[in-house]
Amino acid sequence: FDRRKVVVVFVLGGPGAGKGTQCVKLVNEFRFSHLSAGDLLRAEQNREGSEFGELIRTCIREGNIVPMEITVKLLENAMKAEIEKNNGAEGWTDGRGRFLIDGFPRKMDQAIKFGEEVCVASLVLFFTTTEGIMLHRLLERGKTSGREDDNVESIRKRFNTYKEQTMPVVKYYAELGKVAEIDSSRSIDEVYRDAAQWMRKILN
Ligand code: UP5
Ligand code: MG
Repeated sequence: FDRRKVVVVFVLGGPGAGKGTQCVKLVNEFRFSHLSAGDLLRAEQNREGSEFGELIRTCIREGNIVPMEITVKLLENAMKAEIEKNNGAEGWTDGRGRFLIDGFPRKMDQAIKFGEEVCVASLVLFFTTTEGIMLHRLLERGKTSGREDDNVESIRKRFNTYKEQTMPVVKYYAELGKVAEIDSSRSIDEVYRDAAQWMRKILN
């Protein structure tokens, strides 16, 4: 697809910060497609015949980052499919796409590769809260989510990876003036109000 016609907003924040929850609300109001890197990886892990299934499962359980080639490819394919699906649909201009990319890039190499090979992001929505709150939310969710990484041991590893590998990515975009930091300790609606305001800003 034509990278000049595509708008990308990255959505970052620690495990359980509320990225997915806010993205679902945002795409209700704004005409964006929500692509969660974690969801795409989980789908690929479960796809019959996938050569990466075992590798993805191990990385996710250990809180490690899956090799970037896999994730960037999955995202690129999902973007292509969305653009094709929306072509000609009401309100969409042909060849254009607007994407909320949730939980990506979480390591510097992914950020660089995606910028070079796919496109450059306009904004990073960055949700922050304490580890205590994130842990509590994830353990609550873990009662029903079926996610193999919603247990104390995996959560601790995810926190470490987030601090060591993802925070440098946030810092990199902050230096470019692209980060909108939002306190996600508050209620879902309060957090949403701020997130929606940032979206309006970039759409103007
Ligand atoms: N909740 C949400 N907001 C709330 C609020 N304001 N008040 C009260 N409760 C709130 O929310 C988590 C829970 O909290 C939910 O129950 C929600 O109702 C509640 P959610 O919106 O799901 O949080 P989110 O930030 O999306 O948490 P998630 O667990 O999805 O974050 P992760 O970043 O850990 O998971 P992700 O799926 O992105 O990645 C999983 C793994 O995939 C990674 O650890 C990694 O191994 C791998 N991965 C890669 O290797 N590469 C990638 O590029 C991406 C992922
Ligand atoms: Mg999520």
